[in-house]
Parts: sequence; C-alpha cells; structure tokens
Amino acid sequence: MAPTLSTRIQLVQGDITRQQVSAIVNAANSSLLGGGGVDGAIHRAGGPDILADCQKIRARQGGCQTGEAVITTGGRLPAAHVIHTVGPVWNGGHKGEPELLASCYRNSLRLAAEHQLASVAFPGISTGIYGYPKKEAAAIAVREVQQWLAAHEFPQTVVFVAFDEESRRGYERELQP
Ligand code: AR6
Repeated sequence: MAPTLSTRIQLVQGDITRQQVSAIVNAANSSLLGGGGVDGAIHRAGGPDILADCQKIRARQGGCQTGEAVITTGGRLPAAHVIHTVGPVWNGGHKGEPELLASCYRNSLRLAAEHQLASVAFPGISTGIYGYPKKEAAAIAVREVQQWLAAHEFPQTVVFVAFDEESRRGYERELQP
C-alpha cells in the first residue's frame, strides 16, 4: 500500500544539522557565502566542502536569488546534501513575501525530486533573522509540502524541524487533520 500523506510528513524539535535525512535545507542568503542562524550552524557542522560547492555555483550563476534554491554536498553532515534556498525578508507581508516563501519550498522540493532524494528536512525558512512571522510561515510551509507530496513520488518523506517551541506549535496547528 502506498504511504499516506500524513505518514510522509514528520515534525521534530531540534537541530537540523543532526537530522539523518538525504538532504537538509539551508535558510541561506543570496551570496551563498554563509551567515548566522541555521546557515552558520550548517556550514560549521558540515565543514568547508559545502562552501567550496557554493563558490562553484557562484562562479557559474552568481549566487542565488530570493525564492530560488541550489544543491551542494552535505560535507561532514549526516545528510549527503544541502539544499540552499533564500527566503524573503519580512517587510509587512505586502511585498510578495508569501509567494516568495512558497517558491522556496517548491524549488527546494523540485531539486529533491530531480535528485530522487528519499527524505528532506526543512527549517523555518525566513523565520529567524529575516523576521517572517512563524505562524504564517508554518502555514505556507505545510501547504506547499502537502501539495507537492500529493503530486510527486519524491521526496518520499519531509521532516519539519522546529528549533523552538513556538515554531513547533505553529507546525502542529497546521498539521492537524
Ligand atoms: N536547526 C534548526 N533550526 C534552526 C537552527 C538549527 N540549528 N538554527 C536556527 N534555526 P535564520 P532566516 C531556526 O535566522 O530568517 C543567515 O545569516 C531559527 O530559529 O537561520 O531565513 C543567512 O545567511 C529560525 O526559526 O534564517 C541569511 O542572511 C529558522 O531556523 C539569514 O540568516 C531560520 O532562521 C536568513 O534568515
């Protein structure tokens, strides 16, 4: 029997760099050169091979625009790959932020599907330094992932990684049947 949508989505609270999945998603910036927050944690835990791949992508296409995604090695991480996506900076919500955030999820999932990755873990893109309200961001994340999984075989599983309790409650609300 094919797994149902609800068994293909998991929610955990913790550190995304520890997740045993095919790819973790990074909340990057358009330079792809690293930064604070989850970006800093991923580069620290994964080591210099991730940045080396990012530099190659920069040489090829000059970085990554808001709403887009690129894929690199996971270096020393348990995850073989990192998908770097650039979320929108929250600016009140009327500057295209919801559509750009939805694009981050769709483009990350598309890369995972193209590489036939079994499992992908997402942090709350834009919900830290970029200031996107966690509740609204969780609603977009869950909607986009559910729509993707309903229409695609890959990735088989998506893990939402909540770093704190407020984020976890946001996902829980949205995932209620
Ligand atoms: N595991 C899981 N989630 C985490 C972790 C972790 N180790 N660390 C932080 N979070 P942020 P943004 C959560 O600020 O808002 C960087 O400098 C955090 O609690 O990392 O998209 C980039 O280079 C929050 O819910 O990303 C960009 O310049 C979420 O991850 C900028 O920050 C995202 O917070 C991107 O800002």
